[in-house]
Amino acid sequence: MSRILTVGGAQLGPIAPDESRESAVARMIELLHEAKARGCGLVVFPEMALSTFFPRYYEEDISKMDRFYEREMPNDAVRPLFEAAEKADIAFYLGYCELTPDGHRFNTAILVDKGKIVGKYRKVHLPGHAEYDPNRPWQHLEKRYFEPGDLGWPVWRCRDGVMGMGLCNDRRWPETYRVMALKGVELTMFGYNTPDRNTAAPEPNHLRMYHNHLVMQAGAYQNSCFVVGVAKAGIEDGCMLIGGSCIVQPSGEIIALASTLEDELIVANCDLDLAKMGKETVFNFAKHRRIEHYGIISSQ
Ligand code: CDT
Repeated sequence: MSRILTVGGAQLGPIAPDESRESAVARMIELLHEAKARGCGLVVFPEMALSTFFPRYYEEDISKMDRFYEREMPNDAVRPLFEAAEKADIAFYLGYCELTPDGHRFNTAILVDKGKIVGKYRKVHLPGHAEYDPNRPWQHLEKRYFEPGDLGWPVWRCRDGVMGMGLCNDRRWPETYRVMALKGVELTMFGYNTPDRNTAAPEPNHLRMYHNHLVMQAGAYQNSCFVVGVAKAGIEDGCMLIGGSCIVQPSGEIIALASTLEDELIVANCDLDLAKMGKETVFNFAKHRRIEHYGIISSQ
Protein backbone atom coordinates (compact mmCIF):
# COMPACT_ATOMS: atom_id res chain seq x y z
CA MET A 1 0.00 0.00 0.00
CA SER A 2 1.22 3.49 -0.68
CA ARG A 3 -0.34 6.90 -1.09
CA ILE A 4 2.12 8.91 -3.14
CA LEU A 5 1.53 12.65 -3.22
CA THR A 6 4.07 14.62 -5.21
CA VAL A 7 4.66 17.79 -3.23
CA GLY A 8 6.23 21.04 -4.40
CA GLY A 9 7.75 23.69 -2.19
CA ALA A 10 7.59 26.94 -4.15
CA GLN A 11 10.19 29.18 -2.57
CA LEU A 12 9.99 32.85 -3.55
CA GLY A 13 12.89 35.24 -3.80
CA PRO A 14 12.44 38.70 -2.31
CA ILE A 15 9.34 40.81 -2.93
CA ALA A 16 10.19 44.52 -3.03
CA PRO A 17 7.99 46.93 -1.02
CA ASP A 18 6.58 48.38 -4.23
CA GLU A 19 6.13 45.07 -6.09
CA SER A 20 2.48 44.54 -7.00
CA ARG A 21 0.35 41.57 -5.99
CA GLU A 22 -0.13 40.89 -9.70
CA SER A 23 3.62 40.51 -10.13
CA ALA A 24 3.94 38.18 -7.13
CA VAL A 25 1.02 36.12 -8.42
CA ALA A 26 2.61 35.89 -11.89
CA ARG A 27 5.80 34.54 -10.28
CA MET A 28 3.77 31.96 -8.35
CA ILE A 29 1.89 30.89 -11.48
CA GLU A 30 5.20 30.28 -13.21
CA LEU A 31 6.29 28.02 -10.34
CA LEU A 32 2.91 26.31 -10.53
CA HIS A 33 3.46 25.50 -14.21
CA GLU A 34 6.82 23.97 -13.35
CA ALA A 35 5.11 22.02 -10.56
CA LYS A 36 2.58 20.69 -13.06
CA ALA A 37 5.37 19.57 -15.38
CA ARG A 38 7.05 17.79 -12.46
CA GLY A 39 3.88 15.97 -11.44
CA CYS A 40 2.95 17.84 -8.25
CA GLY A 41 -0.48 17.46 -6.69
CA LEU A 42 0.21 19.97 -3.91
CA VAL A 43 2.31 23.16 -3.87
CA VAL A 44 3.28 25.15 -0.79
CA PHE A 45 3.97 28.89 -1.14
CA PRO A 46 5.57 31.08 1.59
CA GLU A 47 4.13 33.14 4.42
CA MET A 48 3.06 36.63 3.27
CA ALA A 49 3.52 35.58 -0.34
CA LEU A 50 1.71 38.57 -1.86
CA SER A 51 3.89 41.32 -0.40
CA THR A 52 7.14 42.27 1.20
CA PHE A 53 7.53 41.33 4.87
CA PHE A 54 6.15 44.70 6.03
CA PRO A 55 6.36 44.12 9.84
CA ARG A 56 9.95 45.29 9.47
CA TYR A 57 8.54 48.84 9.17
CA TYR A 58 7.04 50.87 12.01
CA GLU A 59 3.87 52.80 11.36
CA GLU A 60 2.12 54.68 14.15
CA ASP A 61 -1.27 54.45 12.46
CA ILE A 62 -1.82 50.78 11.64
CA SER A 63 -4.46 51.58 9.03
CA LYS A 64 -1.69 53.13 6.91
CA MET A 65 -0.52 49.54 6.33
CA ASP A 66 -3.88 48.45 4.92
CA ARG A 67 -2.40 48.11 1.45
CA PHE A 68 -0.58 44.98 2.58
CA TYR A 69 -3.77 43.16 3.69
CA GLU A 70 -6.36 41.24 1.68
CA ARG A 71 -10.02 42.03 2.42
CA GLU A 72 -11.33 39.10 0.43
CA MET A 73 -9.86 35.90 -0.91
CA PRO A 74 -9.60 35.34 -3.75
CA ASN A 75 -9.65 38.95 -4.93
CA ASP A 76 -9.04 40.13 -8.49
CA ALA A 77 -5.27 40.03 -8.10
CA VAL A 78 -5.13 36.51 -6.69
CA ARG A 79 -7.92 34.87 -8.72
CA PRO A 80 -5.52 33.96 -11.59
CA LEU A 81 -3.57 31.80 -9.13
CA PHE A 82 -6.74 29.99 -8.06
CA GLU A 83 -7.67 29.46 -11.71
CA ALA A 84 -4.23 28.28 -12.79
CA ALA A 85 -4.09 25.80 -9.91
CA GLU A 86 -7.56 24.48 -10.65
CA LYS A 87 -6.64 24.03 -14.31
CA ALA A 88 -3.42 22.25 -13.35
CA ASP A 89 -5.30 20.13 -10.78
CA ILE A 90 -2.92 21.22 -8.02
CA ALA A 91 -3.89 22.01 -4.42
CA PHE A 92 -1.95 24.83 -2.80
CA TYR A 93 -1.07 26.55 0.48
CA LEU A 94 -0.80 30.33 0.38
CA GLY A 95 0.21 32.76 3.12
CA TYR A 96 -1.19 36.31 3.12
CA CYS A 97 -2.30 39.09 5.48
CA GLU A 98 -6.01 39.11 6.22
CA LEU A 99 -8.16 42.13 7.16
CA THR A 100 -11.62 40.90 8.14
CA PRO A 101 -14.84 42.89 7.47
CA ASP A 102 -15.02 43.74 11.20
CA GLY A 103 -11.45 45.07 11.25
CA HIS A 104 -9.42 42.16 12.63
CA ARG A 105 -5.93 41.57 11.27
CA PHE A 106 -4.41 38.13 10.98
CA ASN A 107 -1.34 36.52 9.47
CA THR A 108 -3.18 33.82 7.54
CA ALA A 109 -2.65 30.74 5.39
CA ILE A 110 -5.21 28.95 3.25
CA LEU A 111 -5.36 25.54 1.66
CA VAL A 112 -7.04 25.67 -1.74
CA ASP A 113 -8.16 22.75 -3.88
CA LYS A 114 -10.30 22.63 -7.02
CA GLY A 115 -10.78 26.40 -6.93
CA LYS A 116 -12.17 26.43 -3.36
CA ILE A 117 -10.68 27.31 0.02
CA VAL A 118 -10.81 24.02 1.93
CA GLY A 119 -8.93 25.23 5.02
CA LYS A 120 -7.91 28.44 6.76
CA TYR A 121 -5.31 28.93 9.49
CA ARG A 122 -4.44 32.11 11.40
CA LYS A 123 -0.95 32.34 12.90
CA VAL A 124 -0.99 31.64 16.62
CA HIS A 125 2.63 32.32 17.65
CA LEU A 126 3.35 35.93 16.71
CA PRO A 127 7.03 36.76 17.22
CA GLY A 128 8.63 40.13 17.74
CA HIS A 129 7.19 43.19 19.45
CA ALA A 130 4.35 45.71 19.31
CA GLU A 131 6.15 49.04 19.74
CA TYR A 132 9.05 50.68 17.94
CA ASP A 133 12.39 49.32 19.15
CA PRO A 134 15.20 51.82 18.51
CA ASN A 135 17.86 49.17 19.20
CA ARG A 136 17.04 47.05 16.17
CA PRO A 137 18.40 47.66 12.64
CA TRP A 138 14.91 46.74 11.42
CA GLN A 139 11.70 46.03 13.27
CA HIS A 140 9.77 42.79 13.70
CA LEU A 141 6.32 44.18 14.51
CA GLU A 142 4.07 41.16 14.04
CA LYS A 143 2.62 41.76 17.51
CA ARG A 144 1.60 45.25 16.33
CA TYR A 145 0.07 44.34 13.01
CA PHE A 146 -1.70 41.07 13.83
CA GLU A 147 -3.86 39.48 16.49
CA PRO A 148 -3.05 35.93 17.57
CA GLY A 149 -4.98 33.45 15.45
CA ASP A 150 -8.38 32.39 16.71
CA LEU A 151 -8.87 29.16 14.81
CA GLY A 152 -6.46 26.80 16.58
CA TRP A 153 -4.92 24.09 14.41
CA PRO A 154 -7.61 22.24 12.48
CA VAL A 155 -6.60 19.49 10.04
CA TRP A 156 -8.23 18.81 6.69
CA ARG A 157 -8.64 15.78 4.50
CA CYS A 158 -7.26 16.75 1.10
CA ARG A 159 -5.60 14.83 -1.75
CA ASP A 160 -6.14 11.55 0.12
CA GLY A 161 -4.14 12.75 3.14
CA VAL A 162 -4.64 14.61 6.40
CA MET A 163 -3.18 18.11 6.07
CA GLY A 164 -2.30 20.80 8.60
CA MET A 165 -0.96 24.34 8.46
CA GLY A 166 1.22 26.61 10.54
CA LEU A 167 3.07 29.84 9.78
CA CYS A 168 6.74 30.61 10.30
CA ASN A 169 7.37 31.07 14.03
CA ASP A 170 4.84 28.31 14.74
CA ARG A 171 7.37 25.81 13.43
CA ARG A 172 9.62 26.46 16.45
CA TRP A 173 6.96 25.31 18.96
CA PRO A 174 6.42 21.61 19.66
CA GLU A 175 2.78 22.27 20.58
CA THR A 176 2.03 23.29 16.99
CA TYR A 177 2.93 19.88 15.63
CA ARG A 178 1.52 17.91 18.54
CA VAL A 179 -1.95 19.47 18.47
CA MET A 180 -2.25 18.55 14.79
CA ALA A 181 -0.65 15.15 15.32
CA LEU A 182 -3.29 14.36 17.92
CA LYS A 183 -5.80 14.97 15.12
CA GLY A 184 -3.95 12.59 12.81
CA VAL A 185 -2.01 15.02 10.64
CA GLU A 186 0.12 13.40 7.94
CA LEU A 187 1.56 16.49 6.24
CA THR A 188 2.14 19.85 7.92
CA MET A 189 2.93 22.98 5.90
CA PHE A 190 4.76 26.13 6.99
CA GLY A 191 5.56 29.23 4.99
CA TYR A 192 8.21 31.45 6.54
CA ASN A 193 10.02 34.82 6.41
CA THR A 194 13.07 34.50 8.65
CA PRO A 195 15.69 37.26 8.79
CA ASP A 196 19.20 35.81 8.81
CA ARG A 197 20.02 37.77 11.98
CA ASN A 198 18.49 37.61 15.40
CA THR A 199 18.19 41.31 16.15
CA ALA A 200 16.86 40.70 19.68
CA ALA A 201 20.03 38.98 20.95
CA PRO A 202 23.57 38.27 19.76
CA GLU A 203 23.69 34.86 18.07
CA PRO A 204 25.96 33.40 15.37
CA ASN A 205 24.19 33.79 12.02
CA HIS A 206 24.59 30.15 11.02
CA LEU A 207 22.22 29.15 13.83
CA ARG A 208 19.31 30.65 11.91
CA MET A 209 19.48 27.91 9.27
CA TYR A 210 20.43 25.24 11.78
CA HIS A 211 17.38 26.01 13.94
CA ASN A 212 15.16 26.29 10.86
CA HIS A 213 15.88 22.69 9.94
CA LEU A 214 16.26 21.38 13.49
CA VAL A 215 12.71 22.30 14.47
CA MET A 216 11.05 20.99 11.33
CA GLN A 217 13.02 17.74 11.33
CA ALA A 218 12.25 17.17 15.01
CA GLY A 219 8.60 18.09 14.49
CA ALA A 220 8.30 15.62 11.62
CA TYR A 221 9.97 12.77 13.50
CA GLN A 222 8.30 13.23 16.88
CA ASN A 223 4.88 13.49 15.27
CA SER A 224 5.40 11.05 12.42
CA CYS A 225 4.35 13.38 9.64
CA PHE A 226 5.79 15.07 6.59
CA VAL A 227 6.75 18.71 7.08
CA VAL A 228 7.03 21.16 4.21
CA GLY A 229 8.75 24.45 5.05
CA VAL A 230 8.88 27.15 2.38
CA ALA A 231 10.76 30.42 2.57
CA LYS A 232 10.48 33.84 1.15
CA ALA A 233 14.21 34.31 0.77
CA GLY A 234 16.92 36.76 -0.23
CA ILE A 235 17.44 40.45 0.37
CA GLU A 236 14.13 42.27 0.81
CA ASP A 237 14.71 46.00 1.05
CA GLY A 238 18.11 45.48 2.71
CA CYS A 239 16.99 42.71 5.06
CA MET A 240 18.37 39.24 4.31
CA LEU A 241 15.87 36.41 4.68
CA ILE A 242 17.12 32.84 4.88
CA GLY A 243 16.20 30.23 2.27
CA GLY A 244 16.56 26.56 3.09
CA SER A 245 13.07 25.52 1.98
CA CYS A 246 12.73 21.82 2.55
CA ILE A 247 10.53 18.76 2.57
CA VAL A 248 11.06 16.49 5.56
CA GLN A 249 9.79 12.92 5.76
CA PRO A 250 8.48 11.31 8.97
CA SER A 251 11.92 9.83 9.73
CA GLY A 252 13.10 13.41 10.22
CA GLU A 253 15.27 13.29 7.10
CA ILE A 254 15.23 16.13 4.55
CA ILE A 255 14.26 14.71 1.15
CA ALA A 256 14.25 17.96 -0.86
CA LEU A 257 16.16 21.15 -0.19
CA ALA A 258 16.36 24.52 -1.96
CA SER A 259 19.80 25.65 -3.06
CA THR A 260 19.12 29.29 -3.95
CA LEU A 261 17.63 32.43 -2.42
CA GLU A 262 15.38 32.94 -5.43
CA ASP A 263 12.15 31.63 -6.90
CA GLU A 264 12.81 27.90 -6.85
CA LEU A 265 10.65 24.79 -6.85
CA ILE A 266 11.68 21.78 -4.78
CA VAL A 267 9.83 18.51 -5.30
CA ALA A 268 9.51 15.20 -3.46
CA ASN A 269 7.33 12.16 -3.90
CA CYS A 270 5.78 11.75 -0.46
CA ASP A 271 4.29 8.40 0.44
CA LEU A 272 1.75 9.50 3.04
CA ASP A 273 1.58 5.92 4.32
CA LEU A 274 5.08 6.48 5.76
CA ALA A 275 3.39 8.66 8.38
CA LYS A 276 1.39 5.66 9.53
CA MET A 277 4.38 3.61 10.57
CA GLY A 278 5.51 5.93 13.36
CA LYS A 279 1.93 6.55 14.43
CA GLU A 280 1.44 2.80 14.89
CA THR A 281 4.77 2.10 16.64
CA VAL A 282 7.15 4.46 18.49
CA PHE A 283 4.70 7.36 18.37
CA ASN A 284 1.51 5.45 18.98
CA PHE A 285 0.07 8.23 21.12
CA ALA A 286 -2.81 6.23 22.61
CA LYS A 287 -0.44 3.51 23.75
CA HIS A 288 2.62 5.40 24.96
CA ARG A 289 1.77 8.95 25.99
CA ARG A 290 1.48 9.55 29.76
CA ILE A 291 -0.88 12.50 29.88
CA GLU A 292 -1.20 12.33 33.68
CA HIS A 293 2.22 14.02 33.71
CA TYR A 294 1.54 16.63 31.02
CA GLY A 295 -0.94 18.90 32.81
CA ILE A 296 1.52 21.76 33.26
CA ILE A 297 1.82 22.11 29.48
CA SER A 298 -1.78 23.19 29.10
CA SER A 299 -2.24 25.00 32.40
CA GLN A 300 0.72 27.43 32.20
N1 CDT B 1 7.81 35.49 10.29
C1 CDT B 1 8.30 34.96 11.42
O1 CDT B 1 7.55 34.43 12.24
N2 CDT B 1 9.62 35.07 11.58
C2 CDT B 1 10.26 34.64 12.79
C3 CDT B 1 11.43 35.51 13.05
C4 CDT B 1 11.79 35.46 14.44
S1 CDT B 1 12.78 36.81 14.89
C5 CDT B 1 11.65 37.88 15.58
C6 CDT B 1 10.70 33.20 12.78
O2 CDT B 1 10.44 32.52 13.77
O3 CDT B 1 11.33 32.74 11.84
